[in-house]
Amino acid sequence: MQMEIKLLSGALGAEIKGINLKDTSEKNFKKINDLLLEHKVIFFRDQLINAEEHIALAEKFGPLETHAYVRGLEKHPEIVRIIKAEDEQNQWGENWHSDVSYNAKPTKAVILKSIKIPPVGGDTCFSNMELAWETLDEDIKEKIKGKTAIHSSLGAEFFLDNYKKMQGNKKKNYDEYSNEHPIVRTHPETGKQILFVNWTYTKKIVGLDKKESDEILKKIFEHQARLELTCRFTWTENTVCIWDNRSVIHFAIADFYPGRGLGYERVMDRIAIEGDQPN
Ligand SMILES: O=C(O)CCC(=O)C(=O)O
Ligand SMILES: [Fe+2]
Repeated sequence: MQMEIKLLSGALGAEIKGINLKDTSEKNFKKINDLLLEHKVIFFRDQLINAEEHIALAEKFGPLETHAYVRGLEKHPEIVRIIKAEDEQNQWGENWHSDVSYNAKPTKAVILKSIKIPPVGGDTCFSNMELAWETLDEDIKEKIKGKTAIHSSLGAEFFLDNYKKMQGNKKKNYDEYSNEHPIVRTHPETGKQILFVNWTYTKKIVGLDKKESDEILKKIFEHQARLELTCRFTWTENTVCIWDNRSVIHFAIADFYPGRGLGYERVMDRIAIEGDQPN
């Protein structure tokens, strides 16, 4: 089958047809990775891959990551099952963030497979942080040049307490912790500059007083969320999504209202791949 690429927006994202995700040959992997680097988030609908095939695909990208706080599946600890219960109106990842940016080595990429999708609601948005850097106000660029920021993990409650079907990984370290990263990082594969802060985890710019840091971060967060930097994806079941967590932020929309999307489960299987230390 001929490969088909449908762009999701002017900013980023593509839906791909004609690629077999069960084929983990070097040649096929290179094709997938090139698509990922170019579009930053890619989607493949109607992919009947099982857990082993999901893991095999993820392992091509590098060593797999264990989530700091959330437990994986009994049989496949590499897979975290994200579950929004039928009656829940909130869901995991429901604000702009880059996954585990509070770790010393934040996630490289995530492979998410949709298992159960409500008839309406629960789309996911992505925003292009390479474009966000390019289009950022010059005065702000000047102020943050060479600076770092503190990213905080927010503690286990943040990932578990609001989601009744998500379970902790039984590690003892349930406390909040933080790491410092450059505000602008260089993509290790493309060499491009990327704005690497996010609304959920980035707390403070190092070397500025709190007031100035808050003001600048607020402006940056507003800029990152500008719709012209984003794409939005409406899921169907058995879709595989891969995002480059170094160069996008994402937002799982919790729009589950009575008479609309409320009353349905939303289930995703998620595998994360370890990243580098940003520089
Ligand atoms: O469920 C989603 O659409 C994405 C959730 C999320 O933020 C994640 O898996 O990292
Ligand atoms: Fe996320």
